[in-house]
Amino acid sequence: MDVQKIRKDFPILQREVNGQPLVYFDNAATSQTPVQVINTIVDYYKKYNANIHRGVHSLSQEATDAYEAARKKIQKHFNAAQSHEIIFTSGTTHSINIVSNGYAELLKKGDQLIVSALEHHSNIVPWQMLCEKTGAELKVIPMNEDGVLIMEAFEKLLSDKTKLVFVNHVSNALGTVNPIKEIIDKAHAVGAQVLIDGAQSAPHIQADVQALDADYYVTSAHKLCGPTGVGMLYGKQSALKRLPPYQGGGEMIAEVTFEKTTYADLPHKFEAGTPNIAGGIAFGAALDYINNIGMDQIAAYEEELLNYATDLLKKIPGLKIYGIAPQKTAVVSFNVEGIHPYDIGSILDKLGIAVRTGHHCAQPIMDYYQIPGTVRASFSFYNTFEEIDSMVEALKKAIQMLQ
Ligand code: C6P
Repeated sequence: MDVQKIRKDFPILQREVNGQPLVYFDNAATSQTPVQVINTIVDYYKKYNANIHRGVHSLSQEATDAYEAARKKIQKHFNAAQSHEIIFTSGTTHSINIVSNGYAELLKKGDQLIVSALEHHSNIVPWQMLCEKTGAELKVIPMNEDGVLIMEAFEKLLSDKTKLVFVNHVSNALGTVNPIKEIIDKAHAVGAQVLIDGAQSAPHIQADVQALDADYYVTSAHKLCGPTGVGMLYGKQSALKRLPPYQGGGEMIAEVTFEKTTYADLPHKFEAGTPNIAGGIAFGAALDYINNIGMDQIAAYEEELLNYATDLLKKIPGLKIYGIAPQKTAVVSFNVEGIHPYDIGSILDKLGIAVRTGHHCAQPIMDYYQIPGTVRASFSFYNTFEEIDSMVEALKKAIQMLQ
């Protein structure tokens, strides 16, 4: 992998922040966008901006063809059996809400749902709202000090009352890779369905939804070098057919009269209104970009970055890394004794280094460790070992100033 050549594709990586070269280590929040994806968006607005699935005119047909071609790219990338099992959404949060909302009609009081202790709020709150509506109960797979799920406890939670299990493939706050195949198989053994939140795994680990046998898999394009405001919900055809539509409106109908409306087939049943057309097309372009580099190469290089950063950070006195699972993506979450993570983040920013500080929308994890938050550095395939050196040097300066 020629990282220096790859970096030239990302115009933003050439800029300075506070007079210093930008070191962008907030990739878990959103990844940067290569010029190939930016040009896809510009091309759409310059050359064939039109609404899709509606017009007989040429522009509309070009836009529809490009949008549907992107759906097929997403299908191929995640190995869905059929392209109508890919629903375009505004992102992971929207995708989860489509499923949780639909389950309101499928659950009854006493049914149980299982979530993990390692979830982002987007994969907790919609289900709590669902439980309030339906009287279903939410059970939690606990974690241990290393940031690993306790699978024996998961097995004990499973019963014929379990209707749905929802876990992330990778924890955004700690980088832990969860054993999702095992979770899916065990949940299926009691007849429950499983939703995998792939927001943090899709950029780093190739997911094959058929091999996993996931009922639902969701992710956002902006974590994958694509634009914000677009993502996807994969659902097995049988699962999506059971779910009622999420929103009513144009595009999701077969026929409307004032007496009765019938709904469109998949995927349109879940795609009411004019979507983010340029975003959908650019999502496809982002997958092309990533696949040109190769998911395996990306994963191997990012693992080297993770190991390099972990080894250097461990040498800093008073620094504690949270989340030391044997299988992790390139995320290091840490605190330095006696210093608030926000203060470290602010000084790093002054030195041109972008990290995220705070609870990372995963407050239950912070509660487990009894901390207000962490400093999180998350790496991508366009980052370098030299940038990690810069972060470590900057961190040492910050510690000197703050201690
Ligand atoms: N995590 C982070 O800095 P949206 O915002 O819908 O694209 O993604 C939500 C989401 C859901 N699940 C996981 C595991 C996530 O990491 C995220 C987004 C970002 O960690 C922003 S809070």
